[in-house]
Amino acid sequence: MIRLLHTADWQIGKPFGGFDEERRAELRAARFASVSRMAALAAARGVAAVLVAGDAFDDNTVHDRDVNRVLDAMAAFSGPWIFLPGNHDAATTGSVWGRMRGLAQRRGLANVVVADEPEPIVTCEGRLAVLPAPLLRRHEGADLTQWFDHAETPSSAVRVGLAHGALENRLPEGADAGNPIAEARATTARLDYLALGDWHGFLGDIAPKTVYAGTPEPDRYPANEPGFVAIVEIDGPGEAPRIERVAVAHYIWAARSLRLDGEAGDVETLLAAFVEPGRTLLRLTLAGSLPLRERVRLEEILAHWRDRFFHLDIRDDDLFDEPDEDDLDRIDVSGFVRTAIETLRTKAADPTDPGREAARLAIRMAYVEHRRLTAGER
Ligand SMILES: [Mn+2]
Repeated sequence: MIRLLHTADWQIGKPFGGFDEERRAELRAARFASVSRMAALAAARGVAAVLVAGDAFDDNTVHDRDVNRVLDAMAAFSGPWIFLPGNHDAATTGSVWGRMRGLAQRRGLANVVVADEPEPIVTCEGRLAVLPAPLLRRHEGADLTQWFDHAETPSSAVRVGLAHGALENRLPEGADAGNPIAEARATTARLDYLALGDWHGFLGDIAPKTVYAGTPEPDRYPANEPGFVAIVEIDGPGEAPRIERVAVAHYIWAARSLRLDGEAGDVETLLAAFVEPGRTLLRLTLAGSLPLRERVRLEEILAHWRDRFFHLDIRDDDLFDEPDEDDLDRIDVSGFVRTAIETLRTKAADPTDPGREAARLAIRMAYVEHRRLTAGER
């Protein structure tokens, strides 16, 4: 029996440009930490080899310091790590792979294998034959796994394909169709397992003996299921693989949407339901309408949770203020100010009024300012 750890899409060096400096540094660091956890898992499970199915690096210009940090993070597993160049880290002239090899050599790490040639790699005392389909440039029109069909490997070795791209006709609508891989490749090439990368969610049964491991550490608000690796057991050549999905992610990226109808309390309920807000990144899309006092309450709720979540991304373009009588009564003014506010309210309620948005903003400002002033008086 041979046991493997299959992962992909580490995207080491991803800049996380949309975040502030502190969070950016933490998100970048999390990707090295995930490599450490995978190395510990590989050692604990006694795997024969780790397969990295492309895009270990986010870009070929990744700094040597980051390459060294990856090599540091790999330390707990001393068996072979087989790296496939993907589209982000294609094996072009001057790619990261020459430096990776050089640094591994310099550090005396003989277990780093860069699979940048389309030829079988026989390892683990001849028990494992890996057929890699390295990307030599970012986008490839041809199916680079075609040679697997006719590749000769020792009959005693388990036969495993390693590729990066889009499995034809199997990925959800809208997936990147670049770098095609025939959907029946595992069958036509008599593979015992086909380890794929590029799709960031775990897809365990996408085709016979074919798996996308997904990224071990999520890097965006998901439409799929990132945060896992595959531990694969194969009893011998021709035997069906046993595939286990193991969670390794630290950060939880979640997307939710909520429709509010006059009341902000549901937002508190939704946010309070997250078990570990400190390591959660939440994109929350709010729609509907709120009277001003509930809008103010919403801001108070968000201010509290903003400091408890790792990151809170609020989308409220479709959430509108709807001042009601009660709101206006709380702005206890009379005379011309009251008349002015009534005028603004009429404008704010009229979808055809070009000054609608400005009127809404003015009312909210008047409300908040009035609230602040009266609070100061007490
Ligand atoms: Mn990719």
